[in-house]
Amino acid sequence: MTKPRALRRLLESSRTEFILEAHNGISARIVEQAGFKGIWASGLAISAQFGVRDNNEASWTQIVDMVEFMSDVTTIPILLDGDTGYGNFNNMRRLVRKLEQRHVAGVCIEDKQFPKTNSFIEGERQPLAEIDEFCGKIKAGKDSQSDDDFVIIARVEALIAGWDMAEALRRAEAYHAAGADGILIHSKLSRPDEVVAFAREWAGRSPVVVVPTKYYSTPPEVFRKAGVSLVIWANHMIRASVTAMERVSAQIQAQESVADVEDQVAAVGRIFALQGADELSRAQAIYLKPRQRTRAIVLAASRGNALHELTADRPKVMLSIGGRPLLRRLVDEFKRQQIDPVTVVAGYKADSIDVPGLDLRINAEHETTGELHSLQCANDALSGDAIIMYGDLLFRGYILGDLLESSAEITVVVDSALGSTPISGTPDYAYCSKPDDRSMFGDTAELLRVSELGVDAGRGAPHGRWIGMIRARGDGCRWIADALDSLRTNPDFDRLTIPDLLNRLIDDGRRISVHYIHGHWLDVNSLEDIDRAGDFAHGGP
Ligand code: SPV
Ligand code: MG
Repeated sequence: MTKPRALRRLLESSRTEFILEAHNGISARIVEQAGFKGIWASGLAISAQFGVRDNNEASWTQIVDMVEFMSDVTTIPILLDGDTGYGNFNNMRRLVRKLEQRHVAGVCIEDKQFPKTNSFIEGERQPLAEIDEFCGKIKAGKDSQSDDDFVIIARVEALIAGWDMAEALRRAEAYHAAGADGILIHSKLSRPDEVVAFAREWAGRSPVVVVPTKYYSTPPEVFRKAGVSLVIWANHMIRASVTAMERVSAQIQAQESVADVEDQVAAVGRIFALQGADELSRAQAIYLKPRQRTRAIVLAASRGNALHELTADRPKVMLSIGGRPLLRRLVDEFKRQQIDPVTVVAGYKADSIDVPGLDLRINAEHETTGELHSLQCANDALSGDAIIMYGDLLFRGYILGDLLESSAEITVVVDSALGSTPISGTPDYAYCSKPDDRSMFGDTAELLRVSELGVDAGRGAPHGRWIGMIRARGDGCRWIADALDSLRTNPDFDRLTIPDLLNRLIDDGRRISVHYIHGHWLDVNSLEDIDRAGDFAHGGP
């Protein structure tokens, strides 16, 4: 059923129906979830939630924008409080068209002059509209609606403005004749006498709508007996939220803490539910390509002996470079590239590692064992799509980003700019199937050997340095796990390094792709490296 049809049903049903105010998307949702069959988009409440007065201070497009949010998140019909129609007949025509486009079911306009004031602020001093002019507005609205069910209610303000019942009836009759689908008779008395008397006189010529803001204590039975079609509870959502917000804000201010209010306010999860977060999760499952999660394994067990007393109480990955520990920098970069989880194999002074969010493993035998033993400690993380790297690396983010683009089972990053990156520690020279031609395209090179020697017998000069970064995906992780397994039988296993593993993979006939880079990284092995790393972290070469 369309929303205009649903509102017309409410208005024309033989029962007295009740609708409740809402003033934005979330309050509209709450009203619907409470079980109401319709929503009053109150001018007072929408103005109030904007923090402005109910005097047409919010523009009509701001009102329509808000009612669009309300309409988008609800399935029950919305009757907009359209004030005076925001202008003359022409403005009314445009309003009706814009409301229909937003699936707003109807509009109520009042016979006052623009700009209006809320009826309960010196109501008797407010000039009423000319009857003919107001009838023209109703006609114009009816003539411009494209859905026959769209509802236009005419609101009679005569009793508010100090006129008598005869004037109210005269106006109602004229508005009815002009095509209004119902009459809202407004009263500021604290008892329902006026609206009940009006309904009796009106005698069912068209549906009667009432707003018991002042005569709120009236039992619903009275409206039923009087034959009222629609009762509007016009402002209770905005008033309820103001009471709650004033109480909670005062308490937080006084206590300088939110601990005690936690149980008095909606859980964040409730807000997500009202926003429809579940629906989005379901849609993501349908429409988003499932992201292959890339994880990271970081080898961070060593002290970094050449750093002397700097590493007396922490491993080298916890040395601060440019104000952040090396490992923190690495984890931040992983976060940026959505690499998760991050498994770190620590050893030396492992308890000084206080970088949050890590999956920490400990190589308890770090003093007597080497890199492969550490990698073995993260064996269960060796699956799917993984980056394996040394924890003492500093690199520009694009290097990791480009590596994530690789589709090979195993890819290693090789710096072809031999000589441009200072060498400290023991460099791992890479011999590849072809040199870096520094083109963006073409066949990728293949890794043939990693060696500590600058010149490998029979191979000539190396093509670069492996920087300590590997990506494994598809079968790659399994190949690595298998190679690790078979190397474990080697009596030297505890001294073996990642280059030994790479060479083993090559010997096993596994293809290892080379991703060439040209500088933009360094590793931290010596005191001089620390200075260089500081410059690098601050954007230096
Ligand atoms: C509104 O809700 O904005 C109304 C109803 O116009 S009342 O404030 O009771 O006049
Ligand atoms: Mg109003």
